[in-house]
Parts: sequence; structure tokens; C-alpha cells
Amino acid sequence: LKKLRGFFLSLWLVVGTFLYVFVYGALVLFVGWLLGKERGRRFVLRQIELFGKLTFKLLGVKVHVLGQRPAAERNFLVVANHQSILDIPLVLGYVGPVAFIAKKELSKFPMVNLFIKYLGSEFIDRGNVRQTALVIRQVMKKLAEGYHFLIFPEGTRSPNGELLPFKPRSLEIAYKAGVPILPVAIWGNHRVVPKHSVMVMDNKTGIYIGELVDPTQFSSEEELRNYVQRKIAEYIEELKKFV
Ligand code: DD9
Repeated sequence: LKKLRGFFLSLWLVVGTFLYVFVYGALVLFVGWLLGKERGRRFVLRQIELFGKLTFKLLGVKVHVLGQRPAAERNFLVVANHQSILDIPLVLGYVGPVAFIAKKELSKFPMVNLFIKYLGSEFIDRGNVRQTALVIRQVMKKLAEGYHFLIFPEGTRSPNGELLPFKPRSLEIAYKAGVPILPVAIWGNHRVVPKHSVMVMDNKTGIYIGELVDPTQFSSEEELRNYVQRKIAEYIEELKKFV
């Protein structure tokens, strides 16, 4: 019975996402355009946030939230562990609209690419060192302009959810830009939609929104990275008590 439920939820995930993103998404962008620059932007970002929360509601997944999101006007870089394709909707819904570094393949996805760009995200061609350097420069520029960015320093989704070591230099952007880091832990998404799957297999997940970390208090990127990694590991252990 559990498998059957998972199958129908997965079908719903595919059909529902299509309708939501293409039909409702087009309407949202149109209304945003009608509302004008400032009001339109606020409206579209609010809809993206709602999309994040609705993803879980519509899949029947209960989200356990620990911690609180910082005031929106504060500029920060969200650093989170990575488990599933659901991590971005979870962060968009419960931390707020953030830009992220997306694989270049996503730039070809109609409509989704418009929302990704709307958030201020950058597309990356992973094997291309020159383009990667340009993207990093762009991210630093946007952070200085006040955008919120999300990065996954493990570099890949963890198959069993357990925290993987952060890639060396993965927090260099925050360290160099001096932008506060918001450590965020995710636990449960790896069971809801595991790596390499679109099947919905579980109905509970959790997110821990930590305290802002000031990178200027650390004497190297490595020291900062180890600290943030330790914090996220602690938050994951907290979440495990509830999820
Ligand atoms: C109102 C539809 C919002 C769709 C947001 C897609 C965001 C993809 C990261």
C-alpha cells in the first residue's frame, strides 16, 4: 500500500509540477509584470516562497522547522547540506527566496529557467574553469548588491543523508566577501525523494535554520568551513530527534 501511495504521489509530483510551473507560473509572471518593478518583484518572490511550501503540502509531507529565519533585509549566504531535489523548494519555502548556482542544463528548462533567473541565480558549466571563475565573480558581486545566495558545500547530494565533508574552498565566496553565513541543516528529504529518484517514499522532513556566522571572525576559509560544517552536523543531530 505504501508503494502504491508513493507511485501516485510521484505521478502527482510530475503532473502537478508541470501545471503549477507552466500554467500558474505564466500567470504569476504576467501579474508581476502588470504590477510594475518593485511591487511586481515582491509579488513574484512571494509566489516563489509559496511554491516552496506548497511543494511539501501537496505531497503530503510534514515539515518540522527549528530555528528562525533572519530579518529579510540582512544580507547572507545560506550554506546547507544537500540530500534531494526537494532541498531547493525547502529552502525557498522556509528560509525565503534565495539565488543559487544552477547546473547549466537547467537553463534550457522553459519557465523554470525564468524563475531561476528571476531569483538572481547563476548557471554554471561545471567542467569549464573560466566560466566557473566568472560565475564566482558574479555571485560575489550579487552578494555585495544584497542578494541572498544558497550553496551546497558538499558538492553533491548525500545518498543516505549523512553529512559529507565540505569541499575545500567551498566557503571562499563568503570568506572573501565577508558576508554572514546562515547555516541550514536538512534532514528527511533524502527519504522523501532520494538521490537519483523522483519517487516520493516518505512523508516527513525537517529544516533547522541556524544562527548567522560572521566570517570576519575566522582567520582562514578552512577554519570557517570547519566551524560551519560542525554547526550543520549538530543541527542535523537535533533534527533527527523529531524527524
Ligand atoms: C509560481 C511558480 C513558481 C515556480 C518556481 C520555480 C522555482 C524553481 C527553482
